[in-house]
Amino acid sequence: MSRVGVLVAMATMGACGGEMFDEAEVVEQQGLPATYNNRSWGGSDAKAGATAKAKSLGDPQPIAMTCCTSETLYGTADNFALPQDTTYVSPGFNSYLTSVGISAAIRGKFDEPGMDRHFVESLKFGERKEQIDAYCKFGVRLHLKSNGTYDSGSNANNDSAIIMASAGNANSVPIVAQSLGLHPTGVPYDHTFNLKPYSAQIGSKDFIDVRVQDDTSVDYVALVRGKMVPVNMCAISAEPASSLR
Ligand SMILES: [Ca+2]
Ligand SMILES: [Ca+2]
Ligand SMILES: [Ca+2]
Repeated sequence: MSRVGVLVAMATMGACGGEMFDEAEVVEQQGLPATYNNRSWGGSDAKAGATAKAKSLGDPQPIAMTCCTSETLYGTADNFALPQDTTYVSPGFNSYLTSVGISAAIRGKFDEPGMDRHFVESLKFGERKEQIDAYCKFGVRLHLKSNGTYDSGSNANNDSAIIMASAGNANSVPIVAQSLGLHPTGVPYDHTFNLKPYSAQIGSKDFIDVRVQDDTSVDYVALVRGKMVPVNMCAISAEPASSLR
């Protein structure tokens, strides 16, 4: 094949494959000597070059992918330091809490040091069902510590966390509840909810409402989102966590 013939073949392959490769790059991918690219085209060399290009374009290397997560923080990651940080309760969550007797007087804030307090916080988000389904991860991570056990009848070992969802003034609706289990007093730990299975219920609402009862302190709540990206892109694609209040 003449040199002109090789170049035409390259252009055709590039149009079909949708991607052109630099000649030197193609040669390097095939493990041929570095000096190959400096040799003159024609005769058997031209054929070898055409074969290398065709194999590279038709048999691309698989790209290793990973689920790369970013977190949006609600509250401040200050290791439960006082002063307590303010919580936000959506209108629908407030309606629900009032209806079940959780008045403002017994609601706890971030970094609550006491017992018998109900931590309540609403996380504003914007995704609908299809967007949540497209994430490789979507959930809530709670950073917690037990405030004590068997203190005047209170006990963090029987505490639980409840995820609800609300929109507008309509009462918040329950999504999933989990026991927090046994943890030593004062030792921080994480409890994570995977919320992808509930994308239909959550995706029709505007707030994810979090309730932790009633002898456990909450340092912060993180809304976790994950997207599939090439492994070497994860560090630069992750969004920094931000404190919304
Ligand atoms: Ca604080
Ligand atoms: Ca309790
Ligand atoms: Ca905190």
